[in-house]
Amino acid sequence: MRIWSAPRDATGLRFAVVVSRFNHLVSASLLEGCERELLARGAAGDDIHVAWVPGAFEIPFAARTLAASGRYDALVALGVVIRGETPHFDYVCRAVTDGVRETMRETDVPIAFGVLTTEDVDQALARAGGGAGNKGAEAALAAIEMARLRASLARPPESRP
Ligand code: INI
Repeated sequence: MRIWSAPRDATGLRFAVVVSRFNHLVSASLLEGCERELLARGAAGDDIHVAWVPGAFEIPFAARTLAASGRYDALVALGVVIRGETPHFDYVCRAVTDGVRETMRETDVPIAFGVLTTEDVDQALARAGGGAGNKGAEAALAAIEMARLRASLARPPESRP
């Protein structure tokens, strides 16, 4: 058996992060966790480009433009949708998840999904650096791994377990 390698090393990789401003306190914490993880794994600050958008609904549009530019090894989508604050929670969640998935399919650029969908603001804060970790940092790790895997899948696997 051979396994494609996908080390969690961000050295030399270029990332675009699309982050929504709605529930800004939470999304800023997600962005902080994401940036910290990318830098800790070796990414250069100049290779992390951030696009703010008004809400999660707008994430797929910006992600599509950035992914299609060919400049990035991976993208990270960050945002917060809270059920308690909107009757159209399900529509916004569906739009952002479908849109990000479609963008990956159309562009072949991996996009890590760090958009929180929670019942209330406390659940969101817990997942943005509170008791339940930081989903921005987790998304950064997923982006690194998928960028490495994408490059590695171009050749037959080399490493053995
Ligand atoms: N956008 C979010 O990112 N999170 C939300 O919780 C939210 N709520 O509650 O409505 C939200 N709505 C805005 C939406 O994403 C668009 O920005 C808006 O409809 C303009 O297109």
